Amino acid sequence: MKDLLKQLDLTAVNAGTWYGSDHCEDQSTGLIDSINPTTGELIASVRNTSPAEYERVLTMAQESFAAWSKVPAPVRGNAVRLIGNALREHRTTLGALVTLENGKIKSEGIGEVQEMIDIADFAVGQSRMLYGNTMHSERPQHRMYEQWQPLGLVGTITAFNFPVAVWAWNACIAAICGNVNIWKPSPKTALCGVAVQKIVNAALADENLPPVFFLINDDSNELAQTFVDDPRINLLSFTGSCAVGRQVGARVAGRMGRVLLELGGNNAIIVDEFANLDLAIPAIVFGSVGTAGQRCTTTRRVLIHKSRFDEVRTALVKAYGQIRIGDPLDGKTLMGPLIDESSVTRVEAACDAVRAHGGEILCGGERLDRPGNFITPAIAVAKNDWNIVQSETFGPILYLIPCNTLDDAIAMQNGVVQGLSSAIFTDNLQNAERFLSSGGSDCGIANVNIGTSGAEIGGAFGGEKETGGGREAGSDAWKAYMRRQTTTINWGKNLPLAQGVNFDL
Ligand code: UN1
Repeated sequence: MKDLLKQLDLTAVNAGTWYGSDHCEDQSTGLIDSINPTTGELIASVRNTSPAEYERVLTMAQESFAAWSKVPAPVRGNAVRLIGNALREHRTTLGALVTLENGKIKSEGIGEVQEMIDIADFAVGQSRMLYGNTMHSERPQHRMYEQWQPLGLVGTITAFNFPVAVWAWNACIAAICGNVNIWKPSPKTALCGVAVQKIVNAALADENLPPVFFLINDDSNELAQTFVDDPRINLLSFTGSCAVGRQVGARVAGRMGRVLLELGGNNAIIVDEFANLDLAIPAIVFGSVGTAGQRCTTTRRVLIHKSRFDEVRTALVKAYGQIRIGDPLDGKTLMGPLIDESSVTRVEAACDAVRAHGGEILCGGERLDRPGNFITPAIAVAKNDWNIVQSETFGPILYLIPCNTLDDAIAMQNGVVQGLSSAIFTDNLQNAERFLSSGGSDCGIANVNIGTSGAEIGGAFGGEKETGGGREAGSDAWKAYMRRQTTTINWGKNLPLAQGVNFDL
């Protein structure tokens, strides 16, 4: 562990406030302890940001924006290219830190860094493609077009479950758009935040650029509230629960700021009578057990045609019996610990709620007799309208729900307040297209013969309803990080008015 920290330039106590490559020396604020969820041991600590330092961050970020927004977009893209290259060099070390601090397995830790590299590459290309439309003016000798301008300061609040990739989705795109980024990572994964900041700083050290990437840390929630309410933050991008996101959305809207919300999911996979179970079963298992059920895209419900129910249930229980749970740094492990003790308690409480409804726990929901936050992944037979099924338990509990028809399954799939990800497994073209048609899935992501999680960065990522409506990462999600300006230029000698209005003096 010491070697890993050294390779990432981390020490026992790390500065938590960064103004680009400068950091705050103030040692009077409290420490956030980074705890290894596999062992319960202290990895290292990160210092909280004081209110005075926060002010300094905001002032410097505003000054920096004035300079950075004038750098040509492809040159901004080159800075992100250097970050992508540095991340390639740190793929395994940063991936290992993600595993150490978050508990996701080695391959998923490295995969998360790969997701950062992918979005960096995407952003480099996008930096030459910040396209606006041109329109034909109704007036002679007039030219009309739109251009995209940088927004200003982008505040990014990320969750523990993707401690580095979600920063990269926001920061790489925001940066090529000419914005300055201020990141507040989850206090549960603060060390990952410092590691990323240091990699970025080293990558940009010789570039003579104004500071573009800032970092603040806080484990009390007070600074987060100041941040959300701060009118100097032009776009606040928040990833977290629906309950907190609802407050964030209302507060930012109250100050007429822009908000990008990436909130909870209650994602379902439909297994119809034509499904190929050789695809469906592994996809369901990865979707429900991957990252120990702590992705916003985790598969939480399986809506199974009644003719396939017993078959699917038997296959899933068998597959769950083969999940190797343990140290996530061991390459053979498939499921590591949950992030903390309260997450384990919530999965136990969900199992109790299923029993209280008269439902059956087919397997799992048992703590492991070892240190760390380990619990076996659970499968329950349930009904879609139970409260516990309607809400997102952020852990490995999967609900199997029988359905009579495809319409029935689609209605249940949509019959929750969240709208992030969805999937159908079928070899029937009509059923697949029905699921994808306008009366089909109401989610931001709708897949056929692919599970609900593990989206590529090239598409826009996000969801509807209480998932918050935001879109991050690929496609035209960059537009959320810029302001659109419509411009009309009169190159003639007359001043005709639109709509043929006469206003002769
Ligand atoms: C999240 O859980 O907040 O699609 C993000 C996925 C990942 C991202 C998940 N690419 O599962």
